[in-house]
Amino acid sequence: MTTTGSPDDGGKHKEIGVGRSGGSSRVEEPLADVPPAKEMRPPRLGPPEDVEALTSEAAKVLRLNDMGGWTKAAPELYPHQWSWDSAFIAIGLAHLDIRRAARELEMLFAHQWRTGKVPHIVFNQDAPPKSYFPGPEHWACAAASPDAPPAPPYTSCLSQPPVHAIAVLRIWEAASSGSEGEISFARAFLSGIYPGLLSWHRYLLTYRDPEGSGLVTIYHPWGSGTDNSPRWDKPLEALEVGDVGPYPRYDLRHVGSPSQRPTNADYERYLWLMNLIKRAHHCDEPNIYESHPFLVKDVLTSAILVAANEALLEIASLLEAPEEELDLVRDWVDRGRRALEGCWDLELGLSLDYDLRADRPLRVRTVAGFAPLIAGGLSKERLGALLETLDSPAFLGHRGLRWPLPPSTSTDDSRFHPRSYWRGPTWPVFNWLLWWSLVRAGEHERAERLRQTALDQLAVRGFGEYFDPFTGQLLGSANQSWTAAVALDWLVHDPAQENRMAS
Ligand code: 9WN
Repeated sequence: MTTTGSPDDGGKHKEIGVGRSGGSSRVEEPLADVPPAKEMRPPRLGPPEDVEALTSEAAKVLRLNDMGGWTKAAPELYPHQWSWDSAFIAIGLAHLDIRRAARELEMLFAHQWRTGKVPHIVFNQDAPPKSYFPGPEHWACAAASPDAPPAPPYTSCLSQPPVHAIAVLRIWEAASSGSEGEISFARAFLSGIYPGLLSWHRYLLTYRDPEGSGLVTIYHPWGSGTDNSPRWDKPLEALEVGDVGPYPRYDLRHVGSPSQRPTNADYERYLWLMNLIKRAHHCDEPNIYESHPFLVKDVLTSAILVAANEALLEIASLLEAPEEELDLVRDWVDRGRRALEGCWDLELGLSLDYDLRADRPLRVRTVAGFAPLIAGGLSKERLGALLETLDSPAFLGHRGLRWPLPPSTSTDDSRFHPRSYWRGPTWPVFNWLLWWSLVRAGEHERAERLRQTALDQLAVRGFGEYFDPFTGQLLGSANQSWTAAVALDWLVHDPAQENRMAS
């Protein structure tokens, strides 16, 4: 049985969906017609009182989800610690409490695997029963692999994009304008976490890139952080999925409509792959590489790794790490950028993932295609081409957008859906990555427009997980931690305020 409410019923679902093999099709609800173009409203955030109010609302969300040292990704939908969520959360916390921000990452890295992998979820042992599926009892990776850390708490055996070094550097930057005590605390934090960061990146560039290509391989859509993105449709469709039996869809209790979450057909594939990784490959990386049916070079994860390696390089320099380590990390940066260049699709003006099993690129227009912008170090020509794609009607130039913020999947793609998770909604956390990358590329005006617009959306609609790009409706979870965290970072990085402070 699956829930059947209307998309806008404000989360009033009563029944818990139960998925079954041979379940529903990929798109459960017909697409609404694209609404007519909207007048662009000027940003609402202006007076300092607005900024203060939004800052205090964002801080309240992080307090609400604070579990004492780590933060739930969302109040009910996600009651555990997620890897890349924690990195973004630490970026926000750095503006409230340096020590607490550092703790967030230390708690996550305490569960690093022997291989260097940072697990995608560290499970909360005190989460209410039947709150998240698949939970610790389903993953139970410590029992499946000798490389897993001691349990409990259990972890998953996947990973997520490596934003962590970027967060660590952000903590350092926030501390360096603080008291002497904060600076020496931050320095100690940096040297404590540096070996873990180095082995995490080394893991991604060895176990997850045995070819030495500079691109990270994922073996499960959950490992990309953009779970039901149409980027994964082709490799998922190619799977021969066996019976995964009945399974609960607790997630559907916490969203306004099933159309906002992956379908049962998606879940069957997710669970099938998870079973293979655990039971057939025993979470062993070489085994997975050898025979797992889903193996994709992920450009977004690879680009984030390049940016994170640049951050790691700064951290290593601050700590006066050995020259060989600095050279190694520099080489990782160059290798990653070169590899991304090879993923460029001239016609789409975007980078494409590569399906290793089918031996072909995955031609889909999504925000992940802006990967080279995130990796940085672009030629003028490549930057120009990416900005042209960003401004085109396929993304920001679409006249029906409620706010000019990029839909996660281009409105031009036949698989676009305005409310289905990573298939169209706009995600504040991705908008932060884009903004941060534009700043690094020296595109200050554009970055500032994006920052203002993104904050405007959050001021009007709240700290949602994602938003319908046409109506601006909040989708997924409300009070999502990483959304509040990126808002805090945006609020601090107000150029007008920075100029005032500088003069
Ligand atoms: C599976 C927590 C996580 C994010 C992911 C997002 C979603 C989980 C889910 O929520 O994934 O890992 O159950 O849907 O896709 O990016 O880290 O916020």
